[in-house]
Amino acid sequence: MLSLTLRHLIRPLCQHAPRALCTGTRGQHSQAAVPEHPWTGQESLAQDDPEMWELLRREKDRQCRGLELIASENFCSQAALEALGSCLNNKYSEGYPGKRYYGGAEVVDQIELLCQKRALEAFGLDPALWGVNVQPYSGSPANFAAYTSVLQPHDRLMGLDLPDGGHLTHGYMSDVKRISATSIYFESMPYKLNPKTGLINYDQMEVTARFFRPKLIIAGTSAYARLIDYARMKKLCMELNAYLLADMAHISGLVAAGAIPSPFDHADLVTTTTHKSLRGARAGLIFFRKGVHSVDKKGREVHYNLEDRVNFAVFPSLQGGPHNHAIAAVAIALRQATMPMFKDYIAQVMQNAKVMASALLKRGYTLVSGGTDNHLVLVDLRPQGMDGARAERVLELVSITANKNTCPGDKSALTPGGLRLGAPALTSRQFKEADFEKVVEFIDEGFKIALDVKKKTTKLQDFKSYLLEDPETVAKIADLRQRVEAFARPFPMPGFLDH
Ligand code: DSN
Repeated sequence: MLSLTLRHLIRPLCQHAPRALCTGTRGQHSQAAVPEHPWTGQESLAQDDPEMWELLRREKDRQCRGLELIASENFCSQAALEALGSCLNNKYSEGYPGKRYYGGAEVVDQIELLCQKRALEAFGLDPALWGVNVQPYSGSPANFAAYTSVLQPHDRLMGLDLPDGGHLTHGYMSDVKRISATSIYFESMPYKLNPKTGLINYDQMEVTARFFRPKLIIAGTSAYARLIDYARMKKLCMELNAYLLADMAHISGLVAAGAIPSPFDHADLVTTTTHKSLRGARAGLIFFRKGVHSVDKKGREVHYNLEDRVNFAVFPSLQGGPHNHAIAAVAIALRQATMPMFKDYIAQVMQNAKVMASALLKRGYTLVSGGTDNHLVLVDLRPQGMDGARAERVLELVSITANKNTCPGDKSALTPGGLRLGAPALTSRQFKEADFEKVVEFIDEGFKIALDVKKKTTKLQDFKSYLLEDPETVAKIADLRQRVEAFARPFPMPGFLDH
């Protein structure tokens, strides 16, 4: 009772507003406000940290008023975000269900087992033939753990080269330096696209693999608009006695919906992130085969031995405590991915990507591989005399978010020739075909501004300054941004109750 002061009495009035509003400290972000009441940890973000609250408010606004076309991004559900921001954040549980190094794990054990069950269900997998580790923090740790499970240091692997649409973790090294830890700890050799077709050059892959003799080949992409021939890659792996690892991070939503061929038909190991086309929280998964691998010369069954190796690679080799809040949020998304509405969502994603591709082609743009069979398109701006860096910057200024990307033959990752555009995020906001036609109209206007300014400038830095300083260009950008935002804002936004 003695501590019941005037401050306690007035606190309820303040609890729905940023503390800065109650104390008049708004704008003085560099200094923590002096608490007006004993801190309990039950203060809202707005009360506890107005500076961070304001940054989150701004980011939320940016997401709502813009057109999100980054192919690897999506909008996660309110339900999954609730789990992410829950008490599960507090719990340590190194180990696996039933075998933990900490007490009090009875609930998180159930959560992890439920997530494993749902992961297998989401991809239609028989638990006798496949298992899954749901602890990887994200895609890169999942890949490194999967490699560590079957390779010794300096063993060889092959993956699609980063400039050709692969991922850093697939073994990227430049001409002068080993960049990815995959190339530092293992010996990596890339396979490439055929620069004429923009398709994976399987013939060349086979020639290189027969010389290099990798112990693991990765079938996976980050910026590739076509399907992967897993059967052909598996045949090569069997010839070389190598593992086939499919990194389906970009396309896992399409696989779960049964909309494209499944890597599970051929791969020994499958990794994925959970927040791209799968539309979940940020994390990673590693699936591993179980059961019979082959029959030896004496007719005896040889079984896969990946389960213990994958689990050991994740913990204790590479990670500590699992992120139980993320595991729960992933489980929520995996359940959503088994519902009929998810199949409809993915069908719409792929339809929207096709509309985006044909609308760009109609306007005279070039696409790497000429089109799309999945959720993204890769525009090659080099025929326009343009590059992805300049296009990305103009689009960013008009509230369209995309990312510059290398096209086959590109030398610079800073000013590559391409721009990658994906449909998953805007489709989560209920964009349909006609909306994507409109999106391409806006993109085309942005590209034209970029081309115009490129002609008047030389270096990338001059280009960027001109965009902000030339009055006519500033006005054109402001006009386009206003129209983009007026178009984008009314669309619903998953995860934001108060949008
Ligand atoms: N960074 C992701 C992407 O944009 O493709 C892959 O991890």
